[in-house]
Amino acid sequence: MTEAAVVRFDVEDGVGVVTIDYPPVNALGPGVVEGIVEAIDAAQSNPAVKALVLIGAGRSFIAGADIRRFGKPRPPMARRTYDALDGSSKPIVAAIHGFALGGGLENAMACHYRIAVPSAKVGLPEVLIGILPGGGGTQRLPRLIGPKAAMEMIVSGRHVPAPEALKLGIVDALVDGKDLRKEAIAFAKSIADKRPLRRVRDLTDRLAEAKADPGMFEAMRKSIARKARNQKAPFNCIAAVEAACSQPFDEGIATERSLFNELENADEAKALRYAFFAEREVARIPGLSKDVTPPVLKTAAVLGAGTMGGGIAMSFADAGFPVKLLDASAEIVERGLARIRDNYATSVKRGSLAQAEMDRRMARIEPVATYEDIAEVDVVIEAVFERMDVKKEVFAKLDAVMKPGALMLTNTSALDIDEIAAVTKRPEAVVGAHFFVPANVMRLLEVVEGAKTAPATMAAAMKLGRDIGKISAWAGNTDGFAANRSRITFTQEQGWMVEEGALPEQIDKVMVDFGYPVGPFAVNDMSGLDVSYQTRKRRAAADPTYRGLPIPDRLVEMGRKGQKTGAGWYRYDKGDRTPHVDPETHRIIKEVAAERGIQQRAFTEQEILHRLLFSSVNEVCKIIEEGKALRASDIDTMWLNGFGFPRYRGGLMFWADSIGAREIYNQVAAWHQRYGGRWQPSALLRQIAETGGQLRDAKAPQMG
Ligand code: T1G
Repeated sequence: MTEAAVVRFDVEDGVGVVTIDYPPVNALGPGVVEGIVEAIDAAQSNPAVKALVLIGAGRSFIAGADIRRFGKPRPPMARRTYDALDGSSKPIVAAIHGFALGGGLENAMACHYRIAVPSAKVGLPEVLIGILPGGGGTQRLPRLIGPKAAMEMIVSGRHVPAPEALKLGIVDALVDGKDLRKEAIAFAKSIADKRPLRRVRDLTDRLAEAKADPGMFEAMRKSIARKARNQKAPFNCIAAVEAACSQPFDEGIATERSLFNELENADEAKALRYAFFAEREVARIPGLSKDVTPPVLKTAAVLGAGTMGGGIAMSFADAGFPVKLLDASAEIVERGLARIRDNYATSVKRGSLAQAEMDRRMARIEPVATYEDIAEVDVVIEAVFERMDVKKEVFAKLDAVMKPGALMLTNTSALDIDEIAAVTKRPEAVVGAHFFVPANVMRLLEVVEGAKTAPATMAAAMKLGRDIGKISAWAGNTDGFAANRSRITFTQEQGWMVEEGALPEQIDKVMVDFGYPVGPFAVNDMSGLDVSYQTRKRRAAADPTYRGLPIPDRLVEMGRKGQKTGAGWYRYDKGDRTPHVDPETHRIIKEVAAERGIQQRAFTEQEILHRLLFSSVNEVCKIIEEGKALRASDIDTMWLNGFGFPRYRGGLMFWADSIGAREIYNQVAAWHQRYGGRWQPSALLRQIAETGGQLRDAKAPQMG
């Protein structure tokens, strides 16, 4: 596209209108910056122009700098748009619809006024990709809304709805947006003669807040210390806002620039940029070409009002979709509704959800009593008990009542999709839709393709996930699909290392220091040790060679099921969820190890970390070479959005590249010698090690 195509300039009624037209989101890509500067500069000497409007074509204002260009050599910018806008001798109005994010909002703040349609969102989300607002945002936002509110916005990276932006002082007026261009021109005319020009850089009143509360910066640093540990960007954001309150504008801009430069090429920013694009790449499925038009899904039902079904129903309600909720009896549905109501009430109590919004969401969940009540919906998600006989019975009933063309999704976490589909007359309409606990919080939705699942069904299920705010990721129909299968080896090594002498609290500390919010044993105590106990018993009954995990088995058999029984791996004081190291657990570990004749030994932190993560890296390579996941970056997306893997490390395979495939392969091969079969190195891992490739780039055979 030529510069003229990405930025247009025309004059209407004495107002110069600068329109950015760079689909899909008007990022500040090649030619956009130059086009804006050229238009603003030309308008200065154009007598027909009394005022200016900056507006976006298409779906949005400006979504920010072009993230694809970060970390790559960029030609030095002759003149920045922020300087051209701020230096204009004629007033400029930013007219915002869709998103004004990052450099988009920074351009708007370099204008003299900002108007927005109520549905617009503004924000400075740079911290989410490991950098900071580098276009004056850390200097102008505090001048508009005060340093405390500015820090909260910049350090959280959150999108602020236009009505809140109005209240804060970011935008000056909301307009109804039927004809935003027209309204912007009218607004521009109304302020065309106002002098002196209202430059944001000159607004210093709000900065005085920092004098009244000089401790705000340290307090902010303390408040993010745990969540932002091992990261730099959030702290640089605070330092930049602090500079806005202590330095003249131009010096503050220089400080912002140097703090930005520390971040752009740091590992944290590279990892977060990778995660950003991996989460978009995951939506692309080979063979699902653009011409596969998925059926439009307007109405939905969830079958099963338990923890999973309730969480799934909340996901629909949260995304604004009505959803019917069915279970075996009205009492069970009512219990499910009560649990949902309690969940929302907790959020209302915490202040993260308005009561009115809770009421709106509850109203979207309609309890129903019979299969006939859901027969006419476009899609039903089954979330009943995780037993094949129960699933088959349910799908046979669904097949008998659902209208032609309805899609039937199963939330099974590991059962064979084909076996479930086979009880219906329409296996092409059946697909796996594996949500992660808690379903209304975890963003990952694993969409599992059955042998007979139709492409249109796949496309519809992937889109449905995105529509309800999830990240849909394709998986092949294999035991544990892709996400859980890649994680099972981690869980096994975690259990076996304890037999060999590593302590639960030692392993938890290693993983929390690595960046997980909570250690795996503490998580196990939360979810309950009895959950996996049943699975292990079933597997042992089916396979006499199954190795099992005798220590957690012993804990469960002693009634130590985790938090819910006051003790599991850790001990819990009554009514308190804080895990306490328990010498009784150490005794049990030693007892079981002695019974199995296992000589216990000390473990280094590195061995613990590598035993857990390398086992999964090896398994991911096996999953990919079997074609049961499409890309390593898809599995990275799963680990980030399903297992709490620290986002600033990019994902399991992205992190593994920081160690290198060769070192990982050598270690896996050595553990294969020591521990046998389970450490059998993947052929793909070996191939990547030998060719010096990147693990994050691994792709399934069907990807060509
Ligand atoms: N740069 C490049 N491509 C982008 C982009 C961006 N900023 N934003 C989106 N895309 C692509 C995206 O990869 C996808 O591509 C398509 O647009 C649709 O995106 C100087 C330094 C705007 C809320 O962090 O949050 O400004 O997959 O699927 O769900 O201080 O995109 O179609 O090929 O996400 O409707 C700051 C990031 C940059 C905003 C729209 N800005 N983007 O969500 O669509 S740094 C951001 C988003 C900066 C300055 C600093 C979202 C969205 P493809 P999508 P969506």
